Amino acid sequence: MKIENIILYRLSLSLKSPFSTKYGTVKDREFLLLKVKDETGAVGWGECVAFDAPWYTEETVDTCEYALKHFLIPFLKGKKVTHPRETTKLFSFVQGHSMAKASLDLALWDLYAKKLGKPLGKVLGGTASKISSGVAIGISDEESMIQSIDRYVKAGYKRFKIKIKPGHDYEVLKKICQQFPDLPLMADANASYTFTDMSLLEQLDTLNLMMIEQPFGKDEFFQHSELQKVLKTPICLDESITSVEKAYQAIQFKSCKILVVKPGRIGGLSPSLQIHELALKHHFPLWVGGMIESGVSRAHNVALASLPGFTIPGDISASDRYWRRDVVKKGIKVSDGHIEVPSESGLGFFIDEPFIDQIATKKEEF
Ligand code: OSB
Ligand code: MG
Repeated sequence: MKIENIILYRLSLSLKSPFSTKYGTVKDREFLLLKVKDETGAVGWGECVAFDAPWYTEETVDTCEYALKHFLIPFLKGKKVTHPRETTKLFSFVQGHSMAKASLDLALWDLYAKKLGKPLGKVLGGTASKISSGVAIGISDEESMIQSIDRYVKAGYKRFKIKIKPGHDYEVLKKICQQFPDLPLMADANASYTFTDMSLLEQLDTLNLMMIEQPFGKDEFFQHSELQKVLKTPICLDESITSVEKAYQAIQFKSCKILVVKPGRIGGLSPSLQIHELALKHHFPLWVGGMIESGVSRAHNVALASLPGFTIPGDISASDRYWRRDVVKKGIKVSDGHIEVPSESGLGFFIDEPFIDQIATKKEEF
């Protein structure tokens, strides 16, 4: 594939209702979309999932746009790419900027699958025809959280992730457990605890949660392994898993028992496939994490989640979890707690280009 043309869109979607974590509240979701075209006119789409401020990762929409416009896009334009697996090596002349790199990696995978005339899931090695869908519940008052859970239970969701932070943890989770005794429930701490919170974490251990996601800071592999020795609840790492190397570190240090893979955050599907291979080898279960993303990134996530190592329902909810109207036509649907893995070529969801053109605040062609 010779990359002849790249279009960068910048756009924003308003969430149906704000989503809060210990970092703050997201009301409007700004993001980038990349449309990559080769010499035959075939196109691939990728999304850049960085946020407008550096609360969750160092990268932001602005830093990604900068890295893409000044380094990654000019480098890729005119290049011949034989296989999208090459992106990690190809983009290694830029340090970091994994989310910017991911957006092009994702577009190249879509393009490659479309050229083969095969669904992206199959091209990645996926075997499932449908995936189980999970949902994340933001921090809010107890009453509203219970109401949302109730709504998503009725919609059939298969896993419920509750955001927690100090002062908003054990009591809320206990109430949820009492209200919904058989719920597949987990908690995401978003790195908000330290080793001095041991007694609280041991209290959470009595709730029989599926897992506790990222209790400590992203670099605390040692502290997580000490904690995992004490807890019977599996620890699952999210923020810590920024690359294949970090996933290997988490496995070898026994810092957790489960790994989250977020293609849009770690450099794309190419490193995600390497983590998948590693996890299969070491018998570590995986799930695909969410970034409050549009249907483009969601479609890549669905394809990845169809691989055999993804044995736990991830954060892949329906488009209507967050959006009134998604940038993919018809949106991504959850039915009876499942999302069908498309059988059409590439992403398998149709991009709503007129809608993107209508709402884009920026469209630049390279
Ligand atoms: O920590 O998993 C996280 C959203 C934004 C940034 C980080 C996280 C999240 C979520 C929501 O938990 C996942 C989703 O529904 O997309
Ligand atoms: Mg998380």
